[in-house]
Amino acid sequence: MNNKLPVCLSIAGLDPSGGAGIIADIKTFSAHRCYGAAVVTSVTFQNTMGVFGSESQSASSVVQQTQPIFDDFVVDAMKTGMLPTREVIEAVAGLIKKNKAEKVVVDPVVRSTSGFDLIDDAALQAMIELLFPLALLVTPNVPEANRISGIEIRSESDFDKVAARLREVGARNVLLKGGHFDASSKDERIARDLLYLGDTKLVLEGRYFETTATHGTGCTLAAAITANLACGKSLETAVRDAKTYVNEAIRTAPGIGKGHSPINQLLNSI
Ligand code: PXL
Repeated sequence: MNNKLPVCLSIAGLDPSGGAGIIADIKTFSAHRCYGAAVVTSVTFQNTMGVFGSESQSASSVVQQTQPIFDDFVVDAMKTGMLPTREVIEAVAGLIKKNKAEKVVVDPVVRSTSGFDLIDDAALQAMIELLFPLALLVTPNVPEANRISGIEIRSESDFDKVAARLREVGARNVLLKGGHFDASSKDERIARDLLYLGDTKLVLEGRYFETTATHGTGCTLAAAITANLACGKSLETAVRDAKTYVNEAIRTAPGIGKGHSPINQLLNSI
């Protein structure tokens, strides 16, 4: 009998309310029949109504949490989420190189839905310089892409400029998540994401949900892509299947909490 589960590692923040960060990632890995491991970079204080603060882990803590995992497991794919400081980002870049991790999804978490800045400017620069070149895929949403590229996205043609800029600074493949953007796609009830695989651009259309149940969608999408990669899917299939999964998780969101409800990572059918 082959009991082997693909192993996924998340290096990200802790949202104790369970909707985002490493708890969302672990639920997502589990729903994809992957074995999940997680390293905490920052403890945030939050619920579905907002983020009230956070305490970062030191770079040394992140290294001491992560290296034993690489020493023990074959990590099939990994993702990064909230990386609060330059020191933590340097440590994570060092760990990726030392352990020759290849299937690395970088979710460039910058700000919470409620407007709380999750990393500072020095950390953002370090993420671009040190982490983007090590990523198989970078997954910014529109506000993140604006802040990272310095280009304000006003029309869909700006997406190409942003992707070109991100590739100039070392990102090989970019998933630009259009969900935050654009009245026209809302009218059509379509959420359009653009996947740039090197020079090739793919337009991925999914259903747009007029809903406040969006807490943790970015983390969940990146985690689902990671799990799909760990299962051996191509990058394009990993992204397409992850989008379908997140759509279903939003559609069946449990409606928990007084603010932005978490989504249903476990799905009802799994
Ligand atoms: O969705 C961005 C995000 C990522 N990671 C953690 C968070 C948040 C948003 O609040 O708390 C830990």
